[in-house]
Amino acid sequence: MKKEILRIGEEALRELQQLDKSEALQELKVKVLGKKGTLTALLRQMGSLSPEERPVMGQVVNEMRSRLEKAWEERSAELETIALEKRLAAERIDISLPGSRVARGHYHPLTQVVEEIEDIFLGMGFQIAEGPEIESDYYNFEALNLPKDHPAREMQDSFYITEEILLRTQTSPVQIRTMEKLRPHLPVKVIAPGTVYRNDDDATHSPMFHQVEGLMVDQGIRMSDLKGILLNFSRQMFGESREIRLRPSFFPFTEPSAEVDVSCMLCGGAGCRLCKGTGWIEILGSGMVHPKVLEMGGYNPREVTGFAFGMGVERIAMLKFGIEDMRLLFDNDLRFLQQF
Ligand code: 2NL
Repeated sequence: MKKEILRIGEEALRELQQLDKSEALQELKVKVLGKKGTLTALLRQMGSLSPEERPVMGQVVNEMRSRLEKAWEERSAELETIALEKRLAAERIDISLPGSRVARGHYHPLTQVVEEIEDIFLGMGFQIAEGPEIESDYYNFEALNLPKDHPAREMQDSFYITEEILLRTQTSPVQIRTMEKLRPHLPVKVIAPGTVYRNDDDATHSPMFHQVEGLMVDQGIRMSDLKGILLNFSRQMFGESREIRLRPSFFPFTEPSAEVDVSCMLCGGAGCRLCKGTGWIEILGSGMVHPKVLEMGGYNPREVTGFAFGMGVERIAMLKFGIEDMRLLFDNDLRFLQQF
């Protein structure tokens, strides 16, 4: 009987080492130590042994039983560790792999240019003013000395909402509003960047475009102040070696008025395709604020003077980035936009 106990026990121990699943381990345990297990069956046969043999066999069975139980526990723990290691290996995230990059956008070239213009003028002590895109006839035209019969006031040139309300055609109304708000404070030194609307749509005109206008009002402001500010702006925007020139022009809200040219940023002034051989490129309109406009802004034209200017952001962006067709700026084609 002892032999039989040892045979069953040794076999179970051998089998145990070969099992690689904890369920199989449990099965084997039932098969040997369960109610109908092989070792249990032997234990039942103990009744037929002599009283002297019984305690000896009992001890053999119990020893085998605790050996098996210990082995089971050990093997079971081993299998658990193996299973855990397997799972950890399978679920491991390889942090040394580069992740898939999240596409990062950037500002539209027009926004970049507006911000650059803002930075340059902030650096010269200007403040940034904003105002509504839906304006009254008064702020958009009347206060800017545009006579009732001026062509810009025709229905077909502006987007009217009612007879008195329209989409602003320039950002000048912002500056009128700013003067009204600041008076009698001096100096007035603001730029007004923003979106403006005109009823034009062709290769060189978009019905929606962008402007930055500037206004400086104080005692003794002269045209040389205008020229100095604009020369500084031109050099920061287009390069340290740029020069500017002023040509006589006309605007209803300035007198005298001047177009401002910058020496060509492509050829440096020698003459090329971009400047059509002249060496100069027009970048903005400007002038000394008309006395009537100062008055409508709440300032006394006998006490103060001022200069003003206005530039088209699309034009500045095209010159700065070498863009040949303005419509590219509004197509929103990423193949184009991603270049900036
Ligand atoms: C252009 C010309 C200009 C102004 C805008 C202005 C504003 C006030 C008073 C006087 Cl409140 N003037 N603005 C002056 C001269 C020219 O714009 O060609 N812009 C694209």
